[in-house]
Amino acid sequence: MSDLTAMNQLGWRPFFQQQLSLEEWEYPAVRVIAQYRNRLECLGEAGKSVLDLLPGMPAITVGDWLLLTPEGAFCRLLDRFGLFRRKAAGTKVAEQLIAANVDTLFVVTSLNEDFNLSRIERYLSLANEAGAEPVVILSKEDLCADPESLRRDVQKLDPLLAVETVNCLDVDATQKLLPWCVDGRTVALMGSSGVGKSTLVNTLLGKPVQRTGSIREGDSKGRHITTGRSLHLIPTGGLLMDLPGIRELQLADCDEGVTTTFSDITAWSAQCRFADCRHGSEPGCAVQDAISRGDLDTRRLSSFQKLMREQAFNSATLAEKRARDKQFGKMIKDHLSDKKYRKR
Ligand SMILES: Nc1nc2c(ncn2[C@@H]2O[C@H](COP(=O)(O)OP(=O)(O)OP(=O)(O)O)[C@@H](O)[C@H]2O)c(=O)[nH]1
Ligand SMILES: [Mg+2]
Ligand SMILES: [Zn+2]
Repeated sequence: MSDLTAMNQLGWRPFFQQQLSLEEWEYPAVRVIAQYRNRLECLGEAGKSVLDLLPGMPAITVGDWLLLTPEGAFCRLLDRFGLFRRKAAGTKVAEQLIAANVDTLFVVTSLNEDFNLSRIERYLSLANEAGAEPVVILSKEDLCADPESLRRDVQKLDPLLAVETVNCLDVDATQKLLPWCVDGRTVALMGSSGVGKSTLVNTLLGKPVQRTGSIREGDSKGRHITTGRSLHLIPTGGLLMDLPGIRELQLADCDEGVTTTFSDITAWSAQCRFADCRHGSEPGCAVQDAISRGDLDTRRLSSFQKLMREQAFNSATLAEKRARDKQFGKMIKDHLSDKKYRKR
């Protein structure tokens, strides 16, 4: 790895370097910058390359670092310092990898019809679980009569949370986001369709690389213009990851993320008289006391309880499926080795 500066700009850091054996120091490492059905687009010291997804390869997603053999074939997937995943939308029982090795999550919500505090808490939980710093971006400030009052509502969720209002089409207005977009740091943009994620990517990039779309008349909903995931180097040295609009973000295996997001509620819970208090009508409930004092609103408590239940339920369903898959895999393996044995 001779050109370390170029690699650092792609997000390479000691965390990945430390995973290499001495021999592997000579192997090329590449970052996955786009994902298609059967192949990955990668970027490394030698420029862009395309890698076919073959059976037997682990689940890989945009943002991952891969080690290649000296011949340029897949060698192995490097450990991630963070991973965004969710339960696949709908009734399908499957886990979906969204993005890997993300430093900062821009949670993009528009200041018109899309604005919803409980949805923001959902994204914050995902970011906190993956160890990424969340930044709430309230877009379309030019279309909102009073952006500041909505900004204050979001700030009330957490006094330390970064919350910015922007017009994604305005270069000057987006400059305030640059501090997060430097030095090989990876920023992913997540949110509903039509909120302006790709528009923001284009403005920060200084050129229109991502297609953007108009929103539907009538319900202000987006049309799901972006369908793939992609990572872009921006002139200030950071990396922006554009993601498709999310219709339904179902959390799974997100206990810690939800607990961190609602640290106020978890702190009060610890003071309830009963250890298994459900914060309903139990006597000595410190959470209900906080509600009576006006320190907590009922919306936030229901949001917390809903996310906790949802992630627990989805984690259990996914764990069951993993166990079934494992059993099935073992059955096939036993069957095959049985056949081999009989052949001999
Ligand atoms: N007035 C105004 N329009 C915006 C702003 N941000 C985005 N738009 C417009 O909103 C529409 C949708 O923007 P996109 O960037 O395609 O939205 P997206 O979040 O990438 O949507 P998906 O790719 O479908 O997830 C486009 O017509 C943009 O021009 C903004 O801050 N102000
Ligand atoms: Mg888009
Ligand atoms: Zn309680």
